[in-house]
Amino acid sequence: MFSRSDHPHRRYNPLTNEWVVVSPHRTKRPWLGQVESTPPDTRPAYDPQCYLCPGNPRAGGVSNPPYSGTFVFENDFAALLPDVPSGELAEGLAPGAPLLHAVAERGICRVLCYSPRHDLAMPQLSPAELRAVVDAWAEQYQELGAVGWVRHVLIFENRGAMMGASNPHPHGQIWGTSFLPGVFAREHQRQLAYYSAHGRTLLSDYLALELERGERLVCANEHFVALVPFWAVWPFETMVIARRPVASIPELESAERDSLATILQQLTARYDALFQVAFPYSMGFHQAPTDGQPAPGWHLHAHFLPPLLRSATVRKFMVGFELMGEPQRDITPEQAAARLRELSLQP
Ligand code: H2U
Ligand code: ZN
Repeated sequence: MFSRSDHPHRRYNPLTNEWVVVSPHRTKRPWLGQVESTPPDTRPAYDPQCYLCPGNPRAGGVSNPPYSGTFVFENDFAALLPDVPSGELAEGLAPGAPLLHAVAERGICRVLCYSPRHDLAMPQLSPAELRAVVDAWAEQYQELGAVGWVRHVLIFENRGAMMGASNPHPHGQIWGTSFLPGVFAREHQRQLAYYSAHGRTLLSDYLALELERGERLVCANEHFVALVPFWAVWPFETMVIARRPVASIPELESAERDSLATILQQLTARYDALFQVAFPYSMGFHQAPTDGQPAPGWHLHAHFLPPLLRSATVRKFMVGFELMGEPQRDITPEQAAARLRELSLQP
């Protein structure tokens, strides 16, 4: 008899149409993980060297204003630019099948400081401070989305040096792009197809199943649920899903925005408590495109993709079979969810 907590298997991700190999039998190996003592975090509230702190100079000579809440600026080293000549290269040896294919694209890249405080992060920000971050996300999505050529807005955060964050000051990024990026485009297509076949959003149906099963839930409130998805690739990967199938953050009512702020605080506090470390991750929101096309079936959610596996320093690497075959995990999503759910948090 197949048991998904004992036997190797693959799990399907209906949002991306991809699979992940799960090897639960390997976690029965003796526990070799060690507990390191990590140096205590002693960041000052203001760092004169930080290019994100209020009043400090940034690259290029501009100085930040003496901001007291959230603060948004155009990335001084933007990966995409708003003004580039349009153009396309498409060359191949068979008609209609270019093998050398390039398309000029435009983008607006911004940085959002969550707080003037250099020493805080999502788990330490107050509900009111995080609510201001949610409102800033809503405003940015609308402002960039209103630019005629911006078809998609991605709001994301890299936390921790392990995830390539350049600075511990609490901040995220916002990229408005003239194209739908690949990962997003797959989720977009899958959600639209599910809705047109079944008349309900894919994530409403998925959430209903998860609420009934319970085994992958991490925490929840009136408007949002945080869970380890059935198809999670990263050991402690989670999704935050809106209970109401809204398509974007601006559609959230005031109470829902407060609930989003609260669940983000609670989830990231659990992450930090797991290995007693400022837990690194990349997180981001998936929302409807801003291309003016109807997007029935779009359901607002966030993905948290953290690299840590067993301790503050033992991370998962995507290598070998995973890079050339498909992703693989040992600890099951159910085990990961139980560990995050059962943490006792200091008030
Ligand atoms: P990350 O920590 O996720 O890398 O984001 C910080 C961004 O800040 C990064 O994209 C930008 C970098 O380009 N930046 C500025 O815009 N101005 C600066 O003075 C330094 C860094
Ligand atoms: Zn700072």
